[in-house]
Amino acid sequence: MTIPLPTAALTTALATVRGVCPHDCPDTCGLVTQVNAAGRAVSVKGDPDHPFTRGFLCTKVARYLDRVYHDGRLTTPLKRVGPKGRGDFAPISWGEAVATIAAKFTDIAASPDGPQAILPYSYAGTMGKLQYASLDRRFFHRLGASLLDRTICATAGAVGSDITLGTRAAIDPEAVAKSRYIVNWGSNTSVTNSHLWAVMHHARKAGAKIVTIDPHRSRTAAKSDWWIPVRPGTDGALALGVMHVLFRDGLQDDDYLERYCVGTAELRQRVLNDYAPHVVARITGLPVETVEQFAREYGNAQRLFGGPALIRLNYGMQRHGGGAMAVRTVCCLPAITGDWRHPGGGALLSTSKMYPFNERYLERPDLIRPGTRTVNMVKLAEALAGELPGPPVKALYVYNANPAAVNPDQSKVLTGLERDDLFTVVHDLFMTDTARYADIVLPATSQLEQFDIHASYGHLYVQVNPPAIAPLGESKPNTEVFRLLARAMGFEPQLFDTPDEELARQSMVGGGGRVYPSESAFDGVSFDRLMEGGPVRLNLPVDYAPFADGNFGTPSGQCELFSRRELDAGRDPLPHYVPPHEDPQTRPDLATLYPLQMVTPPVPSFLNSSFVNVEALRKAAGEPVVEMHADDAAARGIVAGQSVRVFNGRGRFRAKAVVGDSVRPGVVVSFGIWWNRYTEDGVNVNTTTSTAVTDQGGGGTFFDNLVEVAAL
Ligand SMILES: Nc1nc2c(c(=O)[nH]1)N[C@H]1C(S)=C(S)[C@@H](COP(=O)(O)OP(=O)(O)OC[C@H]3O[C@@H](n4cnc5c(=O)[nH]c(N)nc54)[C@H](O)[C@@H]3O)O[C@H]1N2
Ligand SMILES: Nc1nc2c(c(=O)[nH]1)N[C@H]1C(S)=C(S)[C@@H](COP(=O)(O)OP(=O)(O)OC[C@H]3O[C@@H](n4cnc5c(=O)[nH]c(N)nc54)[C@H](O)[C@@H]3O)O[C@H]1N2
Ligand SMILES: [Mo]
Repeated sequence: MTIPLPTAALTTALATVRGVCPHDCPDTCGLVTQVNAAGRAVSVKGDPDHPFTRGFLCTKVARYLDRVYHDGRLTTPLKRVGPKGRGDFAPISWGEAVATIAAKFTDIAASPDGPQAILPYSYAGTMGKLQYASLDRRFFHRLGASLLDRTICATAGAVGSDITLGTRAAIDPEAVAKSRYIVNWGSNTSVTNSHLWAVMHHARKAGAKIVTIDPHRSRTAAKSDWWIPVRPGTDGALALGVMHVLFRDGLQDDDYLERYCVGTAELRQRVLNDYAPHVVARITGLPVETVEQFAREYGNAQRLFGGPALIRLNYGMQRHGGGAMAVRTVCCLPAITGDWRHPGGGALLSTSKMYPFNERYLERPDLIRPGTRTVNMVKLAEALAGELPGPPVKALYVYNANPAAVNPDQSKVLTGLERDDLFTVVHDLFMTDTARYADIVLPATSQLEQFDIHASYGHLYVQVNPPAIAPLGESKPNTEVFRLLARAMGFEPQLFDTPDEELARQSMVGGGGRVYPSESAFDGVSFDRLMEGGPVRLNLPVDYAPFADGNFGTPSGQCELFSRRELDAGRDPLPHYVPPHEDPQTRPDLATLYPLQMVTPPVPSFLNSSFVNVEALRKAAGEPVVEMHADDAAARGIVAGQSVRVFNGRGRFRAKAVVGDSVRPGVVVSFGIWWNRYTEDGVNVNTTTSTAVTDQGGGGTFFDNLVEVAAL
């Protein structure tokens, strides 16, 4: 007979650690990890006491231990013993790895090309303030390496939003419960921001209407009350058409415009003259009635739906040639309607600027040598091919990123990584597509094994992540690796020897707020309280509505519908429509060869290229597919389920055709971002995407991509 153990005995054997999901996602969930007496994590759950996480996790992080204890985890440093890209490596000690890197960097720095021939390459594998950007930046600044402009995701929108508002469009995401007309504009909220979707759902139960503007019937569009299938890259035109109707029909909030905005008369004249609904309909591919109805509903949200309108504007509209202008334009709308006045009204792009962390302290930009060149990360293909000004790239140090899978013009990136005269270091948890090309691979800790402190770009809570378990094998956090490298290079110990906890404590001092009026957002948020675990809300009012009384971050302090700064820089002071780079309407020459506009959002069960190696999630994802309209398929003799080739002048990949009405004719969708080794021909969608950048901000244009599809 077996006697069940009393549950008390079982639970006392488990330690509980409250930490933070580190992944590049606005939700920044609170995690509760249980660790057994042997020091092994046995469960990871969403923090039930976190007001935004509310106890649930996405499908990926719900399986976090499959990632942490994956048998592909790197556990020792490795050196390459075969050709680049093949993946033949032999274990080495940390001592040898660090000495090899330091010797190589020292050589290059002393060569005529100098230290700028060394290029750091990182993005948001982890969002923690320390492991994302701290001692790594200090190290490369001190070394004199090339600077990296981290543009791949969010800079177009940041610049666009800044022109109009002087900061990122943001409201308290929890206040979305009070929104009554919710527009997911280029946002697959139910997939990419699932905890905000839960709040939207709550609002819907209270009467809100949910609209999604997306060329693809995304999961979010399918669950919305109204799907508006805009033609890719034309959101700016749609927003200008909405303004036309608002001003034409007198739906503007004159009092808000008068008090808090500059340039109303100029903008009004521009949209009344140039952006009538029939003009906008032709650009966007939408019926005139759709433009009219959307504008009227948006402008009458209070009357029709009993509350304010909220635009969740996300990345869909940014990844196009006119991405910055589109965001700048959409950011004008809530000022015209006065929706910023009301809790839950306005627009939400990112809450990141509400956290006054002291990034100057963490990253020490004062160490940058004057005149150091900056490489736009979107242009990695060109950088490795020696096509950018300045010294050739002779060494590449990759961490928190997987450029062989996520960067545009992939075939050219891979050719660059194959160069025998390139010295490549990759620090990661796994043997990624990029790591296969490395000379030295370094094993990284997972979030359960490292310390960090977190802001969020989708809620208002600060959180600390203490390690829950010991590092697996010989893996090390980013901060620790840069301490070792700095020591080997003989850099000043006082720049690198500060322990992680102390870095985190100091990062909360002296940063200063950047969203008005939140200079005091850290008041009362004590580091010691954070160390007790769990979320602590920024010192901001409940249902915070930052622009209810103006207080914009622009030079004038007003919402700048007309931008003096843009005029002074020689650009249009008013919003206008900027077409995509690869646009059938403006580039008929290109469209005869490649007539289909392709958008490539990430696969929902992956997080960019992270989690692709977790078998259960890869199984759920199926295989690379391309969704196309039945008319486009028929015209090419393609039937559902058939293997097809998607191609353009940059590259080609294979996918399975999904045929139907989930996209409008002329548009195809292929979900990225597979690891190349799991695709049939060793490349993913990014072999077709372009390194052309957005109108401003140097952002990626992943969704601005003309292709052709052919049956195989
Ligand atoms: N599950 C999951 N969640 C994620 C991520 C992930 O990989 N997986 N990635 C995270 C990261 S790094 C980011 S940046 C965010 C991205 O978050 P989102 O911006 O929500 O996600 P995307 O899927 O990139 O794009 C959103 C939608 O824009 C649509 N779109 C494409 N072109 C256009 C256009 O011209 N106009 C309009 N209106 N829509 C367009 C796409 O069809 C897509 O449905 O999500 C984060 N969350
Ligand atoms: N076609 C197409 N391409 C895209 C996009 C798209 O929508 N379509 N989206 C773009 C966007 S929005 C983004 S943000 C980029 C994302 O591009 P990346 O930031 O490169 O994102 P991931 O592919 O998730 O790769 C992150 C890597 O960091 C590693 N990592 C995680 N934590 C740590 C750590 O603590 N230390 C170290 N050293 N490594 C760590 C992970 O294991 C992973 O391999 O991709 C872009 N590429
Ligand atoms: Mo991103």
